[in-house]
Amino acid sequence: MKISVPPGHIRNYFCWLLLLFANAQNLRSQQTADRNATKETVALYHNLLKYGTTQTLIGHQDDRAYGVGWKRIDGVSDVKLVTGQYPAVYGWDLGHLELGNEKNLDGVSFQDIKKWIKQTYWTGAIQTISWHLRNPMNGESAWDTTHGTVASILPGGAHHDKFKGWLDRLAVFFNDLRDERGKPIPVLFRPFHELTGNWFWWCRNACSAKEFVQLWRFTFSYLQQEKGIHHLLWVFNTASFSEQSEFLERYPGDEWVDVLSFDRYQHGSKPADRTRFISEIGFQLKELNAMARQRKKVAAFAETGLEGIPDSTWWTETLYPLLRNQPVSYVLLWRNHGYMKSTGTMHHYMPYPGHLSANDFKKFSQLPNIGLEKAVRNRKYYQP
Ligand code: BMA
Repeated sequence: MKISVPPGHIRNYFCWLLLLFANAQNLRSQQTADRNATKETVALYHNLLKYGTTQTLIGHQDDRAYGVGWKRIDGVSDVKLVTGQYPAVYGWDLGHLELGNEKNLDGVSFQDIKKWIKQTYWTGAIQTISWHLRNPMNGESAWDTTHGTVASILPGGAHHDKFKGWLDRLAVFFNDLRDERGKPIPVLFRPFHELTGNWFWWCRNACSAKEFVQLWRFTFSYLQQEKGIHHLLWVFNTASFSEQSEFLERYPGDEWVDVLSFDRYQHGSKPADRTRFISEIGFQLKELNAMARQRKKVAAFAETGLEGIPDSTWWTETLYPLLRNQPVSYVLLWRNHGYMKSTGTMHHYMPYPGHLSANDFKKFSQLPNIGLEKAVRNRKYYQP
């Protein structure tokens, strides 16, 4: 049978193909900050760019390590118990690795973290790592904001060698992250997070913009050039911000960063708290996406949540509309610690079976443009 296609249609079809091709080429020509990044790391970056404008992956901190009422049980995850699927993104923290300890600041063993990263990477999941490292100047916690710490660890500073020793330990950990064929597992590394806050020693109140940028660039170069680490995507992460210039004030530059992100929690669950969160996050996601588009970077909402989630429809009525209007590559919900003595609160950000927002989270997990485990299956994000 002969099919005749009117010439106009052919032209349209051709233009459309050309556009698709140009778009794909444009994305492909974007480079990772590390020009020697491994093939899988580059693929992850391109796929986060490509899918991140339409689909938001859901992540959870320490998801396999523990949940509300359980700890360290193989295969268990609060997200899976509630939705039937594991998250797409796993968040881990390396605080206290710098001390040579076996466990991180929240009591999770680094051996276990490595094991879970390997297991979940095998299914296609994405890994992101933060580092609540101690204050290298005085050994206090990450929350010690003694001025001068950053200056003291930069080249020429009194604690520079000590800091390099800490980076050496970090490099050993990253080097151990390998798949079954011995290839390095890509990681979204989010060092010196919430840098525009006032609570960590690397924050805005404790060092100058110049010092922060030097710290970032030194860490970036040292891990690549001295340690040969080439499987990191570099996540720049601020706290809440009120305008682009504030977000970018301490930005180390496009050649040093792959992902733009911020952290912001909802505090309180009264209608006014919710309204405030929606309006502030709506604005920040919009600005973040604009900056990321302009700089050809991946956009992410690197930490969020409502502690204890005392709002039965928070997922579908607060978080979902925000992500539907302004999708980002992923959103990470913080850890499910359970009851916390020091604060007297239920410290968890994902529901667990029987929790009042569990049904709503399950509904949320099935909505269009929201991705859990199934969205990353077959290592989809690691394929060129
Ligand atoms: C905070 C809390 C702390 C924890 C820290 C690092 O938000 O969850 O309990 O020690 O993160 O994970």
